[in-house]
Order: sequence, then structure tokens, then C-alpha cells
Amino acid sequence: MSTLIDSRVRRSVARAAAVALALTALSLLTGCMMFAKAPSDLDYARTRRSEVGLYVATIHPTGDSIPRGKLHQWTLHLETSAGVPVDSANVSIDGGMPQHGHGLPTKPRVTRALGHGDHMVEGMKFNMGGWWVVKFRISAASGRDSLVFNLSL
Ligand SMILES: [Cu+2]
Repeated sequence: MSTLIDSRVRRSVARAAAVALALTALSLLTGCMMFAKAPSDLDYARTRRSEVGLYVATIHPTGDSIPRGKLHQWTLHLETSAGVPVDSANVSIDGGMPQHGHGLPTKPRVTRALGHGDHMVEGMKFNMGGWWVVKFRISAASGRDSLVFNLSL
């Protein structure tokens, strides 16, 4: 008798656990859509000054708008704060969605200097709509600094 009740209890506990697991999976899948809107005062300028002020950079995504879910290229134009183009720089890139706690789905990188301060950035991809940040860490003759761009997709 008691073993019958035990197994019934065990089965309903297992079922509850399975339901909880399914709900967790569902909320993870839909989580990105359930967050509030991005802060209203974000600066979406395509030209930004670096955090310490050593550089000014402009991003030029290839094409008129930044595509969603598609691998594409950017040109990063880099100048010193005095307006001198920077052609020799070590640039690393990361980013993500601050509201969602995830990074970029790819590992974009500068593949070559194009001259006149322009740098080819390959491997850009944004796999969902919303507020993204893209951060460039610059290391060049003027020193180390970083730049953050906000994007709304
Ligand atoms: Cu997201």
C-alpha cells in the first residue's frame, strides 16, 4: 500500500519537475523578447569619441542599414583626437545585448587596414532585434582606449 503511494508521489514529483524544466526552457527561448525597452537616452551616433578621449571613430556598415541575422562587413574609420588618421592599430571587437546578457553571435575582427584611417571589419552579425552595443578596443601609437557604439535593430 505504502509503496503504491510512494510511486504515485514519485511520479507526480517527476511530472512537476518535467513541467518546471519545460517552463524554464520556454522562458530562456522567449527571454530575449520579454525585457523592457532600451534606455531612452542612448546615443546611437555612428561617430563616437573614445572613453579616455584619445580617438574618434566612425562606423560605416556596408549598405544603408545594418541587416539582422546576416553576416556583413563594416568599415571602421579611426582618427586621433587631433584628426590624424590612424592606420596602424591593434583593434579587438566585442559586444552584445546588455538587456539580454549575451554577447555577439560571431567573433568579428579587423582583417586589414584600407588606408586613410579606414579598417575592414569582417564577421559582423546581429541575430535578433533590439539594443546592441559594439565595443572596439584600440591600441595604437597614441595609446590604449576603447569606443562603444549603440545600435538599435
Ligand atoms: Cu538578445
